[in-house]
Amino acid sequence: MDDMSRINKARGLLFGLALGDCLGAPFEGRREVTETDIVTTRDGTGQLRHTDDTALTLVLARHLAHRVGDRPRTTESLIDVDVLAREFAEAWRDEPWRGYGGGVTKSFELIVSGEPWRSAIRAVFPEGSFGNGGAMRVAPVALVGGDVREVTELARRSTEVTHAHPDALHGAVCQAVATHLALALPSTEPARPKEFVRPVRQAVSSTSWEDKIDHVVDLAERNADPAEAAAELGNDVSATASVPLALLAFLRHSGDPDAVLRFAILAGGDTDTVAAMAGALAGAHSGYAALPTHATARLEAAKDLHLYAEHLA
Ligand code: F2R
Ligand code: MG
Ligand code: MG
Repeated sequence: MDDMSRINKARGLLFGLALGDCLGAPFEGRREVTETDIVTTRDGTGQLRHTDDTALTLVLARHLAHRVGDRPRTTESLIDVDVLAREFAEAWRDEPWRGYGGGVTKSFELIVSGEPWRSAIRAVFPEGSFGNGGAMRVAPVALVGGDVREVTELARRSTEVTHAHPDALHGAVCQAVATHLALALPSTEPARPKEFVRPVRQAVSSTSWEDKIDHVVDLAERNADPAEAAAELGNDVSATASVPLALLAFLRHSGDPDAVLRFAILAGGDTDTVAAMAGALAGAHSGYAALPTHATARLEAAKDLHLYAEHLA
């Protein structure tokens, strides 16, 4: 891949994620969303405000950007878990109104007050959170990891500082590896569902997640619509009921980021997060130039997104 395509794809990944978050945010928690709702938001004139999904993605992107040149290069040097836990918590402390989950809010409160993250993240849910908070912000690791093994390890390290439940970790691995594959797939080639998911299936190391991924392929091959997809895969804040839906949105419309985002939001439920994850996949595949420019120009975080995309590319 030449430098221009790499930068275009890196920008596509980060801008696609932020765009999905911003376009989905007004409808988060709604059972039904219409095409008109989405198009009105997309084609408006005001600034597009992001939520916790983009805020924490920017924190992870900055963390990686500061370490990516270090030698020797290891997953431990790329992600310093103690520092990253504090950086996430400080982002919440500075802007607690970005729409954070209840469990993670308590963890961040404790971390900011000095409690070690390993105990803080079990304060509300002793078994760990199974929310999609690790998966929603994981995409930047796909720009840095050299192969599926490294991307998997980075996904786990970036997630474990807030989410200890195995499903949250599997969800983050699924999203990160799929994003890595979308970056590698030429923008001129569509994603063929069965072939595309094969390395994702191997990376998740969980039979229930393998079954979920097979279900996604089945729905993609049946050309399922958003309502059918949400009914069969779920569309809530848990990793198991949101990461597969985002993957399906991408597989149904790869090559057309705007259609991917509309599918994700039309499915209702956790619309900002499903669209953020689907947007990262679509942008990583199709590139920044394929995103709706009238909307990307209005993103609140556009300056930082350009900065980190160039650095991480
Ligand atoms: N939190 C929201 N949206 C709701 C309110 C937003 C509203 N617009 C506002 O402005 O106030 N969205 C964001 O949260 C999701 C990511 O969540 P994350 O980071 O995983 O947080 P948390 O708290 O760990 O988990 C979320 C919820 O999942 C349930 N849950 C998780 N683990 C559980 C367990 N072990 N047992 C029982 N329940 C568990 C809880 O209800 C948690 O609160 C994204 O949608 C992001 O956009
Ligand atoms: Mg959010
Ligand atoms: Mg959400």
